[in-house]
Amino acid sequence: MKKESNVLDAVVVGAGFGGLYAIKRLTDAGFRLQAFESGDGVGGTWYWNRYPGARVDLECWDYSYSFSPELQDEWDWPERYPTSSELRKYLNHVADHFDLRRHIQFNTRVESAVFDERENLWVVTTSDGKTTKARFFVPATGVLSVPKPPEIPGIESFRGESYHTGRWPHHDVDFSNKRVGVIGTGSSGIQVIQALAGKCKHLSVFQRTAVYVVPAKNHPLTPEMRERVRATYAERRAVSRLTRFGIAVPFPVESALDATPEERRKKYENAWENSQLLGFRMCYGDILSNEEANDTVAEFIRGRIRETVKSPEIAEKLMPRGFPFGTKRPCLGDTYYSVYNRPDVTLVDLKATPIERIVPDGIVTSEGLQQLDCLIYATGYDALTGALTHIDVRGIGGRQLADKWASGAKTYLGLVTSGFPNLFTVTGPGSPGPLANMSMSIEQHVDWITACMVHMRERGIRRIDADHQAEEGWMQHVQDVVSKTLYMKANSWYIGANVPGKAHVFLPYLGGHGTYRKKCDDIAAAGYPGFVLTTNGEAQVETSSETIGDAA
Ligand code: N01
Repeated sequence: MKKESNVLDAVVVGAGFGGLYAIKRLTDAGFRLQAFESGDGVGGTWYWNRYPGARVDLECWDYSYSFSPELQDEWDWPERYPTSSELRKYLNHVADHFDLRRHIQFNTRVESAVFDERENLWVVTTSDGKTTKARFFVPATGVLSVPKPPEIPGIESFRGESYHTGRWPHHDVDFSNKRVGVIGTGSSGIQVIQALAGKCKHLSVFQRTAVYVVPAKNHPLTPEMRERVRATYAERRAVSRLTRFGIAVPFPVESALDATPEERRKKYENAWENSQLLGFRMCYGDILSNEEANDTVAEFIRGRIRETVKSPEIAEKLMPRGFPFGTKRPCLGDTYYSVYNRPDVTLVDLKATPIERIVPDGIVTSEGLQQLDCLIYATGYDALTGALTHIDVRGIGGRQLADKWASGAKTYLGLVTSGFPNLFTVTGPGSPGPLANMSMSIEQHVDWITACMVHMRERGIRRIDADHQAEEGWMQHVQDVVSKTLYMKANSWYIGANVPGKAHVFLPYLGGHGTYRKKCDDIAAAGYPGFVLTTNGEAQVETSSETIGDAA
């Protein structure tokens, strides 16, 4: 690709797992780029999520980069599930080790990105008032990076301290002697609740939907444990690349309904005792696709809640009902249910007593005022699309991405959205992203994007877009796959149900990481059917719908 002095090859957005790896791979491939990061350091999700108890829910040997055996060998994870600060340490080490910081401009937000159709380049405007021109726009902005505050009247009137888990301050917050309220019981809320129970004067949990929480069984890693993992890293990663969830455990084929109740009980007890996030989903092949099979897990977990929580009335309120297990992301927690046995923890069931408003002294529910000194919003994110639709991205004809995606995000393969050429979405909607091991999903996408850019450079191709029909075909395939599962039975952030006014469309691709990887590789090997590649204004490759059908 010809290099003009003031036109870079790429602008990368974000310095989390995705952004750092994009910088590494693209610069290794000889591309000139500039990365922008709104925070003042690297870490992405782990830069912003510093709330008490924040840690990843995948084991460290899966949730880490696989591209560098040297990095794998030299890094010592202290615990099975690293904390947010340990993950920041790791990502800072990665940035230093591979000398990535010099490509990143921190404290700089990308405000707009406009495609110049004549020149086939992106004009990116940042919060410092500058513009940067680049052939490719690569937002690695994360799937859960735009916090969603709750739509409760009176939020601004609260006199005490208030924090969103996804925008936690960098200083320590002193909770001792404070009456703390937590709104939200997703993964963030479950972690913060366990961390604060017993560490503040009183904790009130405002629960709208009870979730399934399975034991984390976190533990420190001994040098022997780390050595065992190191010895099998290569094999583990190779297997992970082929599996459904991007971890080294193949997905089972047996049905839960073919097992006897006793066999199931044994399997579920084992999953409970030796759990990891995916443990129950990996017990049988139909947990996520057959409601009767799913009920066997749901009822097992409800039984554990009954056994753990002393008050039957509170236990009943904590029992998840009305959506199948696994269709909202299950949460991890060793002490979650037992915190409700404490006299200084109160569960407020918002289904029975909804929040009416927030007032200077606390929260008013239909039962009256709960006085609070501190409020924590663990109310989630404008997931999957929010980070991109919050940037003023304009493609062909000046069309805004937010406008194109208003009725549901569309992409081809989760990588390119038609009408927005030379824009690659790292773990974008339509890819497995959050439904598989995120770090592996990121590596697979960035590797594919880099190879595609190299392919274009070698052939003098100046523009890549998604063919409209191919995109429609891919998104139909995404919907066809989810329709064979139970996922549509939950109001989750996977379908945008948590954001008022957002289109309800299931966005992640459920076909599995390994299957998806193969589809992406096959499409690249076949010369990118489904994409429109243009050299000097002429469309060079356009695929037939037959090929697109095969691709899906
Ligand atoms: O957000 P969520 P999260 N009034 O959307 C409630 C990843 N993650 O930040 O279910 C009252 O899951 C809402 O209630 P409901 C992980 O992928 C990973 O916890 O809509 N309540 C829900 O309970 C996860 O899935 C890790 O009825 C309101 C909660 O807020 C994703 O991030 C750690 C409300 C939001 O739950 C998001 O998790 C943390 C209102 N107005 C996060 N609005 C780990 O790796 C919302 N809620 C461990």
